[in-house]
Amino acid sequence: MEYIKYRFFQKASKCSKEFQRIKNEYSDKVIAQVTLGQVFSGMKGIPLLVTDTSKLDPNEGIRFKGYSIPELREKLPKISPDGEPLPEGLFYLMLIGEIPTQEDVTNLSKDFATRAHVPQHVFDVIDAMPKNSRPMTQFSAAILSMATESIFQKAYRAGVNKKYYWDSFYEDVMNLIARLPHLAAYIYRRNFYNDKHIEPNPRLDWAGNLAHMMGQDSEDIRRLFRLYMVIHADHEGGNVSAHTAHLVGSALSNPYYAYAAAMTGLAGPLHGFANQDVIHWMFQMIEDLDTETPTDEQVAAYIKQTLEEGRVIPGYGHAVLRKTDPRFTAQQEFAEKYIKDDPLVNLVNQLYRVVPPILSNIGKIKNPWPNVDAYSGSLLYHYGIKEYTFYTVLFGVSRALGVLASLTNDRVYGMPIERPTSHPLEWFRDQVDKGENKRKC
Ligand code: CMX
Repeated sequence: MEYIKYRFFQKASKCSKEFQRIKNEYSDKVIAQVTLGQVFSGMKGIPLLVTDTSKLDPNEGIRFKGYSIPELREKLPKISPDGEPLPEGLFYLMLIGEIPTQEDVTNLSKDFATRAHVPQHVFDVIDAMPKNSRPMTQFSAAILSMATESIFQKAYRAGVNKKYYWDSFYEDVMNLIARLPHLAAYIYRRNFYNDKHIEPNPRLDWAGNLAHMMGQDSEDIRRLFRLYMVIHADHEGGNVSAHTAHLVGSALSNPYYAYAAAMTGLAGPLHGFANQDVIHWMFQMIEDLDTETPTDEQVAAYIKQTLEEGRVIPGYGHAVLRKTDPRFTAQQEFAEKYIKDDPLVNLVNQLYRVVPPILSNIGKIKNPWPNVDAYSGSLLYHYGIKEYTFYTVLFGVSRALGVLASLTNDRVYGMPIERPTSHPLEWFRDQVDKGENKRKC
């Protein structure tokens, strides 16, 4: 067994024993109460999922295996000392639970490179779709069509013992992560560069190779891509994409099925699609106000108009966070260091000043602060990746690192099929209102 897989299994099987012990000894223990408000508000705050890769604190933001984003930017291995960490290092941390050495990360980059071959029929599936199908539609379909390669599916059909499910899941997960950059770049070049495709360079790191295949070979863009892939990699288990992969995987659907499903969730405007909505909305504002440099008063009036039209301000608010997202702050620091006087970046900073007080005044919005999507598009746009309908695909490549590490854990833990209980509305009404107020609907 190769050594990263061996180390993962060593660590994960200890946790698996702990999972089984807690389950066996304390199954009847009450750990939380559920209010009707939680059920009717998207199940927020109910501790229902076991996810080891990262934990989200409402005020502090995300920590990956205990490390904050600033700590990761300092501690994870980099190619050059003043650069950004390699996403391979974060994947190693989430999988094995330790900060990797430079050598671990180099080995992982090489491992991904050897697994990166995408079968031709997957490109044929993409090519069969109309060019006006959204990049996320093409991306999800391409991942699904790659299930022909599932090692787990073959092992299951051959009757593998359930205690070895994790092994073929791990192989599928590693192959899938390795191939995502090529899929993403293929869709990008197909849609926006007239099908002029660029072959992968196996000597490059995972994120650097993605930039290369998209046609971007500058060190600036590689640096941005490494940051981008690290900060989008995971956001604990309850977000729509992570939760979807976990749920679909619980039926023992293979990792290609599970991740394709996750990507159709990421494609929603309240989740990852917000990263393109932000740019779309800002351009609409520039066009409607007929200026690239609106005053704060003009911006405030535009925000109020958007809200009056019953629309959300994209890039603001969060289901868990209650402060500025540290992923926003990391990108802001990056922009301060490397980008001077870019109109779109300036507008993002202006919105950070103007939006929160307006959202706060409405009262009902629990978090008036920006999330990761408020910044990411302006950085990509600055470096020449202007095709913003593609931005959610980049989010999708990155999110695989955390979601698929968790999915592999699920199989080591032997997690069962997920099956919560549902009731008709009447049942909930009967729990709270048995009297005269009761109305038929
Ligand atoms: N603009 C306008 N209204 C907003 C808002 C925003 N940015 N954020 C929340 N609200 C509204 C909600 O729509 C809801 O309104 P109703 O009561 O009329 O339904 C109310 O405020 C309360 O919502 P909440 O509890 O504060 O937030 P939720 O947990 O329901 O939703 C989120 C969270 C992210 C979907 C929401 O803040 C939103 O729609 N933001 C804009 C889209 C966005 O940026 N999504 C990306 C999130 C990060 C990611 O996954 O990538």
